[in-house]
Amino acid sequence: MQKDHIYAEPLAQIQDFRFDDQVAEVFPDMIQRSIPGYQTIIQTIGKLTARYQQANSHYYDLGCSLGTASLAMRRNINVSGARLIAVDNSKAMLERCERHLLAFRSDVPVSLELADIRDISIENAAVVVINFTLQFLAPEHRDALINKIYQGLKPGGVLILSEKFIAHSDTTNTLLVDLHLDFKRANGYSELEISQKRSALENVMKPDTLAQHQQRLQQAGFSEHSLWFQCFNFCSMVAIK
Ligand code: GEK
Repeated sequence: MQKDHIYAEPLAQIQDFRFDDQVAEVFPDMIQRSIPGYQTIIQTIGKLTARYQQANSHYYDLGCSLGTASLAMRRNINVSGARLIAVDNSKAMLERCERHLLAFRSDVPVSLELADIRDISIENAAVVVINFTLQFLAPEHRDALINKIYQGLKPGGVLILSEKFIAHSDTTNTLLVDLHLDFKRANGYSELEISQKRSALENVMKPDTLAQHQQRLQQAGFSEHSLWFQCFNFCSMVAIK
């Protein structure tokens, strides 16, 4: 696994963060060291897929990056007529995702789509995963995506939505942000790396509050939804149609 040193040296100008070749190359290291509980979330995506699988259905991984969640989903599908659809709008990510998926044998066919998740159609879905990707969509496009997912799920289907979030009060938010910064320091990121990465993400990643997520799920039609994971200001939710 290549180590992430992207922000290790002082940069004269910090560009907006992009999922390009440089990022894709170090992504497994970057995500492990940046997202608390990432491995637990991936394993649970597998468990939830096993539990909510339905025959003759689609399984979506929206913003699949290198396909870690796709692999966890695919390993846990054992019904007939399943198709996994992994979508990302970064060519650098999707090319590597294809290689990762091809490295393991499976009877579940996979479609890889180089596309914006706002533009794809979602239909006949048993499980939809959007693992740390909604936060990269402009806020005004988020309701439409969650509505589209709800419409595309079969009855009894599930959405697994993981996000970084903003806490309800400034005091709590400061506490959770500080705990996350300590987690990054403990994983070897320097103050310079942390601050340059924060600047790079400022314009491209705008987290919602938990209340905004819950309201959006409710408005889309999900009457059953729950937070199932939280560590600091990172969470994962499950919503059942
Ligand atoms: C994992 N889910 O390892 N359309 C398609 N893809 C997009 C869009 C969009 N509009 N916006 C961003 N992406 C993965 C991790 S990373 C999260 C997801 C992170 C893609 C982007 O190219 C990137 O690959 C992914 O969403 C977000 O479980 O880096 O914090």
